[in-house]
Amino acid sequence: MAALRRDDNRVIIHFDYDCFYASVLEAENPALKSLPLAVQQKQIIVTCNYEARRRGLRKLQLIKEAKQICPDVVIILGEDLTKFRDVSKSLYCFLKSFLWTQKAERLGFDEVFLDVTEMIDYNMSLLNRHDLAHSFFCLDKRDPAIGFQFDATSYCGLTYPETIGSPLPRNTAVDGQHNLVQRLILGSHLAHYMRSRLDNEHGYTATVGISTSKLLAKLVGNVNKPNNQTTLVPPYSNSEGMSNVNRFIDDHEIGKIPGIGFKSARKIRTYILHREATFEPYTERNVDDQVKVREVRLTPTMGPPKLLDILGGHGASRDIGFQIWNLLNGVDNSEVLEARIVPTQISIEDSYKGLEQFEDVKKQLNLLAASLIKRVRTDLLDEQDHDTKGNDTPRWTALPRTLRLSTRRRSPKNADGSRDYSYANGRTSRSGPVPKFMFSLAESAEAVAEKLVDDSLVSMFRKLHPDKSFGELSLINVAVTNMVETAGDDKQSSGRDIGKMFKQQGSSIASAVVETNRLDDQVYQDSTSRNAANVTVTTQIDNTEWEESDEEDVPSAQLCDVCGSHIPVFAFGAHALYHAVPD
Ligand code: TTP
Ligand code: MG
Repeated sequence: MAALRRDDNRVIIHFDYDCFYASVLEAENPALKSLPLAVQQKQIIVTCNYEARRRGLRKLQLIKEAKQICPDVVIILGEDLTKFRDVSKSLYCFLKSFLWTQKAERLGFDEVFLDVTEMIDYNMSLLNRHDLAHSFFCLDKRDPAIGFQFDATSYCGLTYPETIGSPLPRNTAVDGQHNLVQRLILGSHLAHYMRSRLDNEHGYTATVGISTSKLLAKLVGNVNKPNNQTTLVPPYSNSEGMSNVNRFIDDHEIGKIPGIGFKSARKIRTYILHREATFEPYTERNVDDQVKVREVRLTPTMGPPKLLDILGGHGASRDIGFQIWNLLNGVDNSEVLEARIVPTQISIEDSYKGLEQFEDVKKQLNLLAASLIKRVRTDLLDEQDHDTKGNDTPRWTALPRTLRLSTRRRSPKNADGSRDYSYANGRTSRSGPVPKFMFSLAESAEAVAEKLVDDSLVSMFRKLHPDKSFGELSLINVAVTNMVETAGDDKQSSGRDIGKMFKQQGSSIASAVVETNRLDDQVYQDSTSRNAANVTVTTQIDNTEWEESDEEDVPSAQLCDVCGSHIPVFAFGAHALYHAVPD
């Protein structure tokens, strides 16, 4: 069997903000904190605060059901994601500011992985082994006075499994396993310090995990929710009895392991149970079909080749057996990706029951273009530069070069009035250069949008749909892609010069291209629906992401069989309910 090698030299901290959307609303209106609060999208609660959870409410519950259980629940619409996105961005920048490297990776809106190895290494070298109880954690190498005091003999916060007393040996020899213990102790104090600052300075609490990989840090954080932290304590290897890593991972249902996609989990369950399994990890439906990691790991003959047999096939990576076997054994050597606040593309879309008139399409194009321009301004203008350096004009951190318009036609009605939904999956797109005026800050987003529609989007639409009667459109998506990051602080650099950038662009985008049946490969999307208008709004932003699923599944997103949209894995439950709920 292939050797499993875990890199335990890193210290990784995973942050997951508590009831994120609800916390954003509470920060806006603190009076909500003591009330049961639920955030609504369509007819579903996408999250609720912990007061509401104490009263029996839960994520992905139907509004109707929630009102029955807790009649005094305060329900707030959370369909406009702007404020959630903005808070997410500023909390991420705050957490990243502690780091000495750029290794801070955002997952969705409310999770962040931090690789703090370098800070831990440095502070390990500062420890006075004879007086660990009075240690000082240095947060800035250039200024030894910046930091905090801590007791390096014990973990801060909770641990898995529980530890009583100091986990360090009485003698001062700190090597091997004890070296790992000491490093994780330091990690736990750093995590606690960051959590306190996050709470005191921004008013947000988080659930935090500390370990040596993204997988273990994320999973162990979940052990104590909310507003808490958990460190996965050594032994991490089986040389000294059973490793806590195996003990910990073994107890998870396989669908709960990040990196094991929805489809892979289903295939493994079916293999283990010898029958079709229908367990749904998010809603915990059909619990009899649950399969724990232990069961899979200890199945005779189980290993990478067997997993390849079970999971391999069309579209699957040839490494899938190894990848999944590693995860089942708690091995994840994937790097925390370096901070990239600039998205690779920004796109805004709405879905419709059926747009048939050009005038209606134009109206929608104006709305979408205005949202897109606002989004582009929020995401790509460097506010910090603007605020702190007193510059007259904020700096563009990146400029998109390509504008893309995509539409999807609704399937025609069959004789019996039904529709063939598979028809609707194909999107048709047209791309062209982004006009320079899109970056003008002298006019309102709406005014720039109008120009964009008249100058570019209408002609792109006409080329996509040359016939006057274009059928019924079920979706329009407007996006900017092909992002070029502007150069750093050097004001003379060509990156700052929009004029120059556009000259360069001319040569690379010779003409517009038509793409048919192109499925967007966004890594992350947030999805919500506008109840009143019965219209689904999807905003898609690429960002630094840890893929939630294996190769064979769509990374982080799943294709909805009913409407053909890509839905992020975490939102799939809500999306399925969206179709289930009558309008
Ligand atoms: P979660 O991390 O699942 O939940 P949470 O942060 O609200 O609660 P917890 O304390 O358990 O971590 O999701 C993050 C946010 O994403 C959540 O606040 C609302 C949003 N969301 C959706 O938009 N759709 C969904 O289906 C789910 C589950 C969440
Ligand atoms: Mg959360």
